[in-house]
Amino acid sequence: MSTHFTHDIGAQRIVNVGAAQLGPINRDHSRADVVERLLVLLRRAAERGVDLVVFPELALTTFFPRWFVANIGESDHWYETAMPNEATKPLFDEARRLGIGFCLGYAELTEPDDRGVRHRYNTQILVERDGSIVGKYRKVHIPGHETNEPDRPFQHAERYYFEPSPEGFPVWRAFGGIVGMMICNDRRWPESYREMGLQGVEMILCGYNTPIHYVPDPSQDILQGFHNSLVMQSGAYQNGTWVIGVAKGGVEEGVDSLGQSCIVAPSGQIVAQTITTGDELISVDCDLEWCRRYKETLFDFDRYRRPEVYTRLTNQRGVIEPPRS
Ligand code: CDT
Repeated sequence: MSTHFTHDIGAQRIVNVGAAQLGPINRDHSRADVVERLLVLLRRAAERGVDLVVFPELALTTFFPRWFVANIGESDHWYETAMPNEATKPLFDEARRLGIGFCLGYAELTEPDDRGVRHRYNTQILVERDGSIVGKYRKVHIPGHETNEPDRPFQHAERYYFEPSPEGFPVWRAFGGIVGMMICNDRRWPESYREMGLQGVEMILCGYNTPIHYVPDPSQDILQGFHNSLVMQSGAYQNGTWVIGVAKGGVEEGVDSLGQSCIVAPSGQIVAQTITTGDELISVDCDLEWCRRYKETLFDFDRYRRPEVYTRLTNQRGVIEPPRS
């Protein structure tokens, strides 16, 4: 089902967006197997008149940071060294043929830089309807841990496998609007949304892999769905932007992960949400003009923000409590 939402104030700028949730990808599934699944969702989206399909974080492989390998070079096979490549070319070709854009998350291993260093990033690209890559975003907030923690039921060693991006949160003019990206843990940080909000973002695309069991504090397990919608709804509302959150859900290699992919309007309302934890497409006609209702009223940044008193936001990382007298 495709849903059309409008704010009803005259001119509209509609982008039909599909959130293409994936179910589990096991470690022995090939890139070709996965790309076949992406193609099924892409074609389903095209039948519904979707302009832009959003796939999850690390959409080409299993969530490999759940395993630790002592020699990181042994993990190179999880990373893409070029995009498109042989495995993903059918996706780019079919998207171009259908005239549909997409957003895809994957692990990236770069070419050597001028110091000969190859970098590992958790990356997401934005591909326009002509098959050209218009934007590349690399994850800024890397969660989890750096070293092996053998007492855990599963690892979340993203901080071992990925460098945090130094590039921040750019936005791009694409799909008739201003589009930004973020990846999974980024959605929990208000700074991610505000950095893009200050560039006029109208649609933020976010893929995620969120295990239900949070090892450092299991009391949060039951709240995973609540926190997921809490952060994306507030980020959308406070910046007057659409937010598209897309999961890789279900039980993957024994680890249960959140589904609940959703499309959030600039009002903060969830206008579509998946009902399974498997491969599932939801889509909405998103009116980018709706953003103006919030950007030009309550969240008229230029009129109401007070950056001169927000100095800690960029000068300080951790908490500094007041001295005890
Ligand atoms: N992939 C990712 O960033 N997942 C984190 C899990 C919590 S930290 C172990 C998330 O924020 O959903």
